[in-house]
Parts: sequence; structure tokens; C-alpha cells
Amino acid sequence: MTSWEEFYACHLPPSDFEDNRQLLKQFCENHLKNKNQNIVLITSGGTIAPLEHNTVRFVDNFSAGNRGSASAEFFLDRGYAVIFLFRTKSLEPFTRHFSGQQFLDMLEINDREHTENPSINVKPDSVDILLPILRKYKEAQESNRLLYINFTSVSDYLWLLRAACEALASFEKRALLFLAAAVSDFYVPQDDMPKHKIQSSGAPKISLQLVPKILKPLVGNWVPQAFVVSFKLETDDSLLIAKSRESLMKYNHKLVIANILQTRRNRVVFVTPTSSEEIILTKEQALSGLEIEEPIVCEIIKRHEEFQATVAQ
Ligand code: PAZ
Repeated sequence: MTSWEEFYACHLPPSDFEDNRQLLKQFCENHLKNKNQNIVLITSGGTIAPLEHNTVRFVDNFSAGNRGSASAEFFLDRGYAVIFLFRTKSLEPFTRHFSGQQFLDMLEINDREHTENPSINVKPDSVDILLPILRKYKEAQESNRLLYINFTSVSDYLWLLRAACEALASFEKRALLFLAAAVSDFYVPQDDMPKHKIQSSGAPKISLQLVPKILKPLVGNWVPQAFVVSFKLETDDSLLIAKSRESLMKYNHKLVIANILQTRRNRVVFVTPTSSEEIILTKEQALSGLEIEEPIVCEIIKRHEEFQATVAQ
């Protein structure tokens, strides 16, 4: 058995796995009928590696889910069907625009004349903000082009990722994988984990193991014809391009988008085996409300279309 096969053999699927597998299957079957429909699987947010079966403590991976949720909106704008595989409580498309109490502040209660039957209105000065987002959200819902599936632990993520790939395989080159989730590299195997909360009577000895590299079977076996884009996050700029190339060599996928933790909102590098091209968001562009995910998605779609044309020849 390979290390990833062993991982699946030793880790049970999440309790709602079968429901999610059916949702993925139905969503894909619906869109498969339309021969011009492209589809993207977006992974977003960080996975956790639990330290206990009854999990009180866990090792988390950094990611707010901004990259994935913003990109989902831009893929929808460009006509893609979107499977949004995201960490529970991380940012989601559309609602990401309203954090904290912002959304409630846009509403007012109208009970002056109708104390018996009060209603809620959007404040006039908030309509311009809410309306375009609501329109796009409704359009995505009505055309059934957005499926939300959520995960928390790295094991849940790996089960759902494989199920999503199985559902996507028939799309062949029409499928795009946009793997922006920050996936744990280390974890405590289920057999080595205590059942109950670790007691604080002494310093615990926690031994982490390597999570199997899932890009290998994903690219090689599960969706071999899809256009696979992975993300590489580093904190040391001097490693960024070399690590991205190493990943391309190992897994043989199409593109790595490299970014540095502190500058990820305004600079990314598109790395292929033979090229590296930056996308930079200027201060003026950021101030005007442009998000870097818009040019990122635009460039990926261009490359996906070129890839589809090449394979079709
Ligand atoms: O979710 P976010 O917008 O805060 O950050 C996005 C990101 C840095 C997690 C993503 O761009 C990325 O690099 N994902 C891959 C992480 C990794 O190398 O494990």
C-alpha cells in the first residue's frame, strides 16, 4: 500500500461523508450534460490536525479563506460551475463582504406604522453595496452553479477531496482544480491519539507524522486529464520559486501559484517548469477596490482555455 492508501485505510470518513458524496455526484451529473460547461473545484481555508479524538486541542493551518472565496465569485462571473470545498467558518463567497455586525448595520426595522406587523428594510445608503452582491448570489443559486462542501480536519478534507475528484473525473479537460486550501503537512495518526482531552499534569509528548502528499494520486490517478493548479505558501522568499518547481516536477501538474504570507494579497507568481510570471496589485488598484484574485482567475482561465485547445488537437 502507498502512504496515501494507508491513510484512507486507517482514517474513517467524516460522519456526513455519504451525503456530501451524493451532493457532489448530483452537482457534477447536472453540469456534465452541458458540453460547454467548465467546472472548478476550489479548496479554501486551513485544515486542522486534532490532538485528541474528542477534540479540544488541535494544530491549525493558517488561512482566512479570502483567496478561495473571492476566486469563487470571479469563476462564477466567468460562467464556471463551482464546487467550493472550504473550512467550516472560514470566508465564503458573497457573505465574505460583510464581516461582524456590518450586515446588521445595513438593516433597519420598520415598525413605526405597523407595530403589529413590523418589517425589515435595507437602509437606502446600503442598497448600492448589497444589491450587486445579492444579484450575483441569486444568479449563482438559481443557475445551480455553486455547491458548498465543508471540512474541518485534514482527514475530512482528504476524504472529501477524493470524492470531489471522483465526481469530476468525467469532465476531463473541462475540469479545473484550484487548490488554495492550506493543508496540514503534519498530523497525529488516529491510532496514536488519546481518546480524551490531554491532561495538563505533565508536559505532553506529541509525535507528528507526515501527511501523505495527495497531489500525486490526484494528478496521476483521480483526475489525470484536468487542469490542476496548486498554491505554494512560503515565508522565506528565497525558497519560493525553487519549492514551486520542485512540486511541479514531483506531481507533474500544470501550474503552481506561489505566494509569501505577508504579501499574498498583492503579489503572486505563476510558476511553470519553464516560466515564472508575477501578478502584482498596485496600491492604487487596491485602493480602487480591485482584488488580486480577479487577475489571478482571469489568467488561470486563459491558460485553462489554451490547455483545452491543445489537448483537443
Ligand atoms: O486564505 P487566505 O486568503 O488567507 O490565504 C491564501 C493562502 C495563502 C492560504 C493561499 O494562497 C495558499 O498559498 N495556499 C496554499 C498553502 C500551502 O502552501 O499550504
